[in-house]
Amino acid sequence: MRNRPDSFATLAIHHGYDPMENEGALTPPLHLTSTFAFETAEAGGEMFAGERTGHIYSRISNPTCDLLEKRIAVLEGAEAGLALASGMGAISATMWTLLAPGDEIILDKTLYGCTFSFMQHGLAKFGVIVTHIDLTTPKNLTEVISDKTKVVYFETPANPNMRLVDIEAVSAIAHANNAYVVVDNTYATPYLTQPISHGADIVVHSATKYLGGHGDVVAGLLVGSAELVSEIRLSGLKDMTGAVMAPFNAMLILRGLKTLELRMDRHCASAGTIATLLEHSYGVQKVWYPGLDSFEQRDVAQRQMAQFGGMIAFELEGGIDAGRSMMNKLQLITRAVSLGDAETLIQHPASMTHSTYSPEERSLHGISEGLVRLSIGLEGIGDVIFDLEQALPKRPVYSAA
Ligand code: 4LM
Repeated sequence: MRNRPDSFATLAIHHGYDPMENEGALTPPLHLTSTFAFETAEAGGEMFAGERTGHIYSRISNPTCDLLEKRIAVLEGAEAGLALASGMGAISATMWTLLAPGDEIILDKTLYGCTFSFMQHGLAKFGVIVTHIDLTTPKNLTEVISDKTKVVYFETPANPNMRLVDIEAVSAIAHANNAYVVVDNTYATPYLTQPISHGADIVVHSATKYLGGHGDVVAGLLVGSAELVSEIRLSGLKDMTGAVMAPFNAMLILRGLKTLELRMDRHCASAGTIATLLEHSYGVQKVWYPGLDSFEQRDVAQRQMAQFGGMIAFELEGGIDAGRSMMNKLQLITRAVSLGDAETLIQHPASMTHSTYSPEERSLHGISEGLVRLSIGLEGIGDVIFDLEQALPKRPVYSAA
């Protein structure tokens, strides 16, 4: 027991684990087991009835996942956490738990492509009313919210165009109408933004990204009140999706979390420098990065982000043809989807992560066809800049003759 509150990095490394309870092992044990022995028949029955604590079966809980759940909860400032197979598993398990046919979900206009598809086609197929609005202006919510609205859902920053949503303002309106606020915090991570402290009810993550941080695991996490998390565990996860995180993957995310603060500091510093450089580069039409003075929602960024993240969106003059040509010249930066890895990654949302939207939907939802997305990695920044500069359009050289 320490007698001062632990900092973010210390919690990310130590919270919930005591080596002395595990034969001195510095690293938490990996519990590779599907099922758990009951001391007696009665004890097993009591666990199923919820009258006795303990692990029953790894689709419900597992000690390695349990430690990760405790750690993400403390980092997000929430009562409880839940580990799931993927970000999509976390999102779908939450929605299958909170929504019923006839309920409405109000979504921000811009969402990751598969989240959009799940909501627009998946939930709608089962009778949920799916409404998209521009939540960057919170008062838009006041105009459409009704007693049918059960959930308000958004990403901030949004994938891929970096739009921010004011969590506090939106939560106040949603709560006045008894709706839950669910925030996808994948881009910011709890190191930069803790949505619960701004009023959100549930925070979901693609842990595949910064939380894992090494591009070697697909995983999801969510946090919220103990009551909501328990409902999602026993309904959306156990019975409806079965989207369980493997204990081995929990171990990889626990390892990733130990360096989250260090990695995010580096991602943010490098992305800030590169965003400024891009803004001043020939042939670059527009750069979206919350740390830039030119960023339209600078006030929201300063209010709810400790730093401005590792993701940059930009568009070249000449649109996607110019973007593809630049992407194909890169020698170090990797053409790949996903984000938050040690490697700098680049992709074209309209033809890749957001190809689940039709071209008309992309236009309606503010996802430009020419936008290119960069996930700034942890390499030497000089090497990333060198690669970008050799691939970007060159200023024409005019001869006087
Ligand atoms: C990508 N993203 O953008 P799983 N929420 C957000 C995301 O960016 C993602 C998910 C949820 C990308 C994947 C290819 C904001 C995913 C879904 O992939 O199911 O862990 O997370 O490149």
